[in-house]
Amino acid sequence: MMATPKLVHYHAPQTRSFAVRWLFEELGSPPHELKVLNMKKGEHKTPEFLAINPLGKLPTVTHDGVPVTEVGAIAIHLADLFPDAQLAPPLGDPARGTYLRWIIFNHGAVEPAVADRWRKIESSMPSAMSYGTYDGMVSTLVGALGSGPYILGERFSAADVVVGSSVRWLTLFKLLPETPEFTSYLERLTSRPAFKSALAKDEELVRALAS
Ligand SMILES: N[C@@H](CCC(=O)N[C@@H](CS)C(=O)NCC(=O)O)C(=O)O
Repeated sequence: MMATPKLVHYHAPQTRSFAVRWLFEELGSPPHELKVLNMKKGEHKTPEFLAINPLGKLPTVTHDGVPVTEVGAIAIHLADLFPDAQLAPPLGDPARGTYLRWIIFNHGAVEPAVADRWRKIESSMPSAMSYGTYDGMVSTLVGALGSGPYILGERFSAADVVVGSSVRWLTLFKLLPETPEFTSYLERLTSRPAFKSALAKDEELVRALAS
């Protein structure tokens, strides 16, 4: 039997780290330590934290002291670690290809396309860009989410936490258009009890850090 993993989640509210907080809720809150870093005080750039994640970025998770960074990698790792929650298709299941595809698409296409758009950089060489064009990325994502209700159809998975978290932030910041597909997908995700619980905890944290 596997020993209980010692998990530490280095977190700051209202960042990409929210996805990991939400995922822990979806997993049924398995034992883990939450270490909140106050970014305004630069606690994510201390030598101690940079030794764990040299980029000084959140989220970061350690599993028995081994760092895992990048929202997608953390989500894949945690969903596999707690298979009873059934948030990841197992190895060999064809749905695992779809699941991995959209988690990686979030990092390899959505994030860079949006970063370029935000900085007003036009994709002058779509064939050499990981995302092609911004419009192509958006229509591909709409296609992935449009049939729903979730990325894997009827089955909610950790891919929805990763992609849904991005779609939520990016539509809020107007970096993704508010298409009917994104809107109804977000309505489904944000009405989930685990999402609401994670959001309430993060809002409480924002208040605590402000006081
Ligand atoms: N590729 C990383 C990006 C993480 C990231 O950029 N996090 C931001 C917060 S949303 C951060 O920690 N920024 C602080 C900094 O870089 O100083 C991931 O997916 O986890």
